Amino acid sequence: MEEKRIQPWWKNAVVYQIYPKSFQDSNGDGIGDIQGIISRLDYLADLGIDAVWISPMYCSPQDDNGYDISDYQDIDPMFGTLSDMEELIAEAEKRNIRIIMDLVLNHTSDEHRWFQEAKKGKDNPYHDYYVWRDGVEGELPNDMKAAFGGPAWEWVPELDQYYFHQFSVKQPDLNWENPKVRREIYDMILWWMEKGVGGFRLDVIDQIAKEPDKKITNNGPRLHEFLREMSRETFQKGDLITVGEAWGANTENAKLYSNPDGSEFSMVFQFEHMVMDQQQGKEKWDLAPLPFVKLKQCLAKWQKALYGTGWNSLFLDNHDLPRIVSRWGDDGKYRKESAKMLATMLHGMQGTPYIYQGEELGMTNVRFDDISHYEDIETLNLYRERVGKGYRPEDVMRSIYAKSRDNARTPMQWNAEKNAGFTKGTPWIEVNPNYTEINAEEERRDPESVYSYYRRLTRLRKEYPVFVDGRFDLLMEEDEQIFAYTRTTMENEMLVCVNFTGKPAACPLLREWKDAQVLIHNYDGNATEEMKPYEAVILLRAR
Ligand code: TEU
Ligand code: CA
Repeated sequence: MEEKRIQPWWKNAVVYQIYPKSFQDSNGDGIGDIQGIISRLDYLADLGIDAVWISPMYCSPQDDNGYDISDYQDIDPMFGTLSDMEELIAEAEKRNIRIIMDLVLNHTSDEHRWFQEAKKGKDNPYHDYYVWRDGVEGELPNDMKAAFGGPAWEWVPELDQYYFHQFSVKQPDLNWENPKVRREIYDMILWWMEKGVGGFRLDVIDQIAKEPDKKITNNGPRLHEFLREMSRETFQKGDLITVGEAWGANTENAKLYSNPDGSEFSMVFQFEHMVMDQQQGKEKWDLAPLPFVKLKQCLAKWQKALYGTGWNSLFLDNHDLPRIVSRWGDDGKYRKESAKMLATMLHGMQGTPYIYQGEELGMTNVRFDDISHYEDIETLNLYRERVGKGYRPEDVMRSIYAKSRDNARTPMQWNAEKNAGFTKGTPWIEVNPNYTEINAEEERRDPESVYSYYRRLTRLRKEYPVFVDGRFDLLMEEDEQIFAYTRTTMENEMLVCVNFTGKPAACPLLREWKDAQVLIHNYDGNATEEMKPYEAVILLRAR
């Protein structure tokens, strides 16, 4: 007899990402907070969510919206208190929802006590918590650049030394070579585990083992040694979901990150499919059309490579990416159809799906007419840098409309009332004016809405094991409009078939599948071989 394999719980989980600043304000200061999240837990339970990843809420000067932490073991007053956090964990648990904390371990804020000490002198016990180098003949140690513009080195005159920062000047890199740093971090993680958190998302984790002297940022030689040590000392002592953010992941090292033996993380969160619509070798702001056939090849490659050997995170949106319906769908005439199509394409694959707040409503990008309405440090630095270099402001704005992180950071659209029901005060960033049409209240009433469609998708995954186990095979590889694949188990075969374009598309495949059971479909009536704009369907049959 075939033995049923016991799967870790997170293999059929759906994760929802909250960007706390923009989710729900409870006290009218215009900033989302923990009590706001608690008040929306029933909404998340209704959507069918198993775990919520919340972007950082620790104490922070907010230079990079919380990704610059000044105290890992306390909550920023702007979001609430530690006891609010404990209440959130308990309230979520009542609804079978686990809370995933965002751990930023590559760097701290320059206002963290460790860095304040580190700056005091070369013999201070905290000095070696960070990465310091002397200048070279009065110049920077080398020409490395920071992700948010400018050099990766900052001079501290009192010490006559430079510290290394891969992100903003206010985000000094931690020195993972120092065992004391690693011990402090592990103790902090254990402290959060004691509080009952359900997992961790690890920010830019592929960058912790940097070696600036060799200009190595990600995938440093000691990376996996550090990760295995951290996992052994912390995560493996609980039943957690852990997800490593790794822009530098490839299918080979992903098998290490997400090794089924649990030696590192549950899964890897990688971006190869999210950087295809930019000019080769340039920055994300240098726009290019999406090479559709390549996108299919890329996703298929990851599906194949990690089958039985690792685990994928499935996502199209997060707080650093533009809204997917505006990016690869159509946020005008076919907004609903294309949002559902993208969800179908994604949720049919093997891995753990992530829904980013508002994605389930088909929320769109925003276009503020002036740069002064933007808040994101990366966007503001880019504007200054490019306009300074002589780019035309309207061209820079075009890049910002397409790719700014603020597209994802406008407030969650709850209802058609003032400020979309996000706050009774003045929101820290403006609400997208389309909230009168696109909002949760409206969509929950409407069985044909994007929300209702997501709600069905999250349930399908629980009902049909083929979503978790099925082997992936790409079909119609060269087709310029259709994205089609099967998922196959011993018993069943499932077909996921979508038209990625706003034009009708021929799909003979659907004739062969005409007697199969329809699991979900974004149009009324049968799916025929003549697919409608952005049509999407999932079919199931016995083998
Ligand atoms: O992002 C990692 C990262 O590399 C991004 O900064 C990326 O380069 C950029 O967003 C592309 O537009 C993580 C967090 O998700 C991000 O919000 C933080 O700003 C960053 O780390 C630093 O902690
Ligand atoms: Ca608030």
